[in-house]
Amino acid sequence: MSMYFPTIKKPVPYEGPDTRNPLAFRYYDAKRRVGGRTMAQHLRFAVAYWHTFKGTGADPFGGSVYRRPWNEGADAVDIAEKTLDAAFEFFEKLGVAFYCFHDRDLSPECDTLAETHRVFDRLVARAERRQRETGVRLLWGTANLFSHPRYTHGAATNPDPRVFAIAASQVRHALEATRRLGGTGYIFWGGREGYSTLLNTDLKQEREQMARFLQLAVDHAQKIGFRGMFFIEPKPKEPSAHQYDSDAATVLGFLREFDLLDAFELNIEANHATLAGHTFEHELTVASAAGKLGSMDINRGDPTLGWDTDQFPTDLPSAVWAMSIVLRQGGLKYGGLNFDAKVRRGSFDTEDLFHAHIGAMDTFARALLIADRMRKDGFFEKVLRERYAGFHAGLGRRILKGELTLTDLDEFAQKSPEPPLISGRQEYLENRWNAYLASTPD
Ligand code: XLS
Ligand code: CA
Ligand code: CA
Repeated sequence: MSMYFPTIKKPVPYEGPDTRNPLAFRYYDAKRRVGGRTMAQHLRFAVAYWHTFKGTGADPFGGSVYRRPWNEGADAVDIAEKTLDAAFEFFEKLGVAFYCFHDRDLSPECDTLAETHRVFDRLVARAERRQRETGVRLLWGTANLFSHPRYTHGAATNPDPRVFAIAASQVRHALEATRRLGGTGYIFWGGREGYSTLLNTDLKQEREQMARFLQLAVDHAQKIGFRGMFFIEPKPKEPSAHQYDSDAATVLGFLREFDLLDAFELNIEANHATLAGHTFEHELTVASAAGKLGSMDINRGDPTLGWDTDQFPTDLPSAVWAMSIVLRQGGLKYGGLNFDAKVRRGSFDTEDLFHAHIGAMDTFARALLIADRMRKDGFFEKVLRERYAGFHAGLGRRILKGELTLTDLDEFAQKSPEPPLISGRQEYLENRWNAYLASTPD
């Protein structure tokens, strides 16, 4: 088999925090045990097929700049096969256990829908063989319901039911492929499921269409015995002016409204959180508090730009937040940490792909160690326990159990002295948090 990454040793080694080798891990040591599980089991890293292998460096001001050896071939199918081989070489050399794809990342759009599905099936069969050879697995699959011109006005929310039907056809095949490749998740990201102007949009109608579309997928999953989890990935806008799945709280409300909550968890992306005017930790906390944090797309935006830049995650504090929230809820059962991130337009060497992933993996491995230490110390857990202690016994517990009426509380309040004011000690807590961040993990 041809080698697409000949300069990289197999696999990238762990050499510890003091190494000077830029192609080695400083913190990510796959087999190292942290709180009863290996780092690999905690982190479940997945490479995003679309950015890493299909990315071209194009932006709104200029076309492709990357020259990838797997992107040259006799025709689209030949290129798709080469890309798949390059992908598995990359996964093995990087030492990740998972990848994620859209159907159209793996195989091209052909002249007819039937032909498109046939070619997709062939590529899925090839992926299945590579998975067997390497032990690398699919984390989640999805359908690209936003690139083709037919989806200009949305897929499930398109005003034309014939477009809805084509999108349904794609989801059927992508879901069946996900099952075949052992994927434990299937993603819906809203893409163009939103609007550009309310002048031509019946929002109530479109939300109903979207709910029906999701229900069809849930029904089909049952029919084919897909035992994974469905995820919705919130994003507020881009490419639409408003996306119906705008943030975690909105998605939870939507799922509840249409009775879909049992079949779905959330996939939270860092860059989408900031686009929504939230922090990554806010979105993760909202999802986790509802028992619905299923997976994460780990990347970051650029606060000076304000669009979905999908940069590799190198921000340690944000990663520590993420891993603390994941540890607190006991891990991610069906999901993992998908690098929905792309190297910059100027980083066009294939080796840059390794630097990017290695840095991101080290950031999250280091974050895991810090979050684990915080958790073992129990300092922040104690802060929360003590702060809400009043609601865990006596008056507070009776309020929450519904044992007291407004009149009871009125009587209690009138005969009680004014409660003391207690400081939230935010700066003190921030200093403690910073001390953990500055500590060197053992
Ligand atoms: C785009 C999304 C997309 C989803 C998968 O902004 O992040 O890549 O993760 O469709
Ligand atoms: Ca994104
Ligand atoms: Ca994403």
